Amino acid sequence: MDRRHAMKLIALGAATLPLAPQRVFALAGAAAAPAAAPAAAPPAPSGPFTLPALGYAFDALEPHFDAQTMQIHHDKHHAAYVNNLNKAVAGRAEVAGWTIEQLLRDLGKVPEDIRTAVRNHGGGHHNHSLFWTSLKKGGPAAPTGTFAEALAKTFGSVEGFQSKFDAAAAAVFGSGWAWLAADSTGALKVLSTPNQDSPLTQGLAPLLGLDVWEHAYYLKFQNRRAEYVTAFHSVVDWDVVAERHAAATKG
Ligand code: MN3
Repeated sequence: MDRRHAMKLIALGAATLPLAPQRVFALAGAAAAPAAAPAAAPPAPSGPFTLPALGYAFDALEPHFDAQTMQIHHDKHHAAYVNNLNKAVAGRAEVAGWTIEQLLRDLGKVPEDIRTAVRNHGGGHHNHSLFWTSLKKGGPAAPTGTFAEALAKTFGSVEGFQSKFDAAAAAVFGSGWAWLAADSTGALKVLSTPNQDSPLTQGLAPLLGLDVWEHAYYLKFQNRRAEYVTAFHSVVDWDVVAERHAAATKG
């Protein structure tokens, strides 16, 4: 081995050493997370809110959504919202025992000094919890039953809904979400919200949301948000969306 080659190997070794423990941790997390109970999820400070388990493997939605993004998005981003929400409400009797839905629906009644934190981190917790449970590879390609009728009545067709939803996702400037939501009569609406704002705060029931923060798609799609939105339509679990609509309509 010549000297130049040897120096190159030393440099490579030095560069990869600090990464090694992280890789081991990431692989261990990937193997453990799908079967883990919420209590075994990534360490969280004590508090009323916990990071829900993803419920499926990080690679379950491949090739549409990549495993690395799913892992970082769930284990790091969502976990941070939960941790920061717990910090915001710690020791606050005014909101003790409130569910995440109550906090977002009655945001105006949350003490002013923690309202922005609850809006951002509580919204982040609830939005992501909805997001993971809206996704399934190989689910129904389109809605069926009474929900399909409601969708067709409002948007003309599934394609009509998709084009309106995609336009909402494309139009989000900066970070935010595109939504299909229902009012208390069950009437459907496509909207977008900035940051982590929840449709609950507008008196709407969120049925299906798409995270269009760059952290949700940049590793795989870089700046190609439209491709990410198209991939999303391949992994929507329409049965779950229909169940949410039925629950919203009942009140
Ligand atoms: Mn996100």
